[in-house]
Amino acid sequence: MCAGDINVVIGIVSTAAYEGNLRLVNGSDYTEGRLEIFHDDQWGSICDNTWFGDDASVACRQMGLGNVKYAYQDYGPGQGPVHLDDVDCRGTEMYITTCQKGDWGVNNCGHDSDVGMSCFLFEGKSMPIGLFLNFGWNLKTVTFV
Ligand SMILES: [Ca+2]
Ligand SMILES: [Ca+2]
Repeated sequence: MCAGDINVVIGIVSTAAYEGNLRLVNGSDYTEGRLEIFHDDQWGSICDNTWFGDDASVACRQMGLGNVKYAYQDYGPGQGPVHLDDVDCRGTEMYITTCQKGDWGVNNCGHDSDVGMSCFLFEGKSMPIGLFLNFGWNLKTVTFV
């Protein structure tokens, strides 16, 4: 690398299948869609009972995205299990699974109540930006507005 080169490292949105991970499906890209969570080796949906902006903001944060764009949108019914219901986040949690919620699989919902939502890609997002300058990596956390 030549002196003066600048590399910017940005976050990566992962939709990999591991316990508790989230993804948005059936939208035009990964910032919008029906919200699904991976649990017990399968993707499932989340019921929209008590689903409000605070809950959606935790979902956006966990997925590495920016602020909530719309907490309620319809991206069609899921087909797997309804994994969660009655999610109640304070809004500061890093993961949906640390919010108050019903037990896994316990719900009184059909797939017509599946959560659909969207997040901004960068607005409100905080993340480390690495600048490789002459003397090595210099990490700063920046927040997009
Ligand atoms: Ca809630
Ligand atoms: Ca319910």
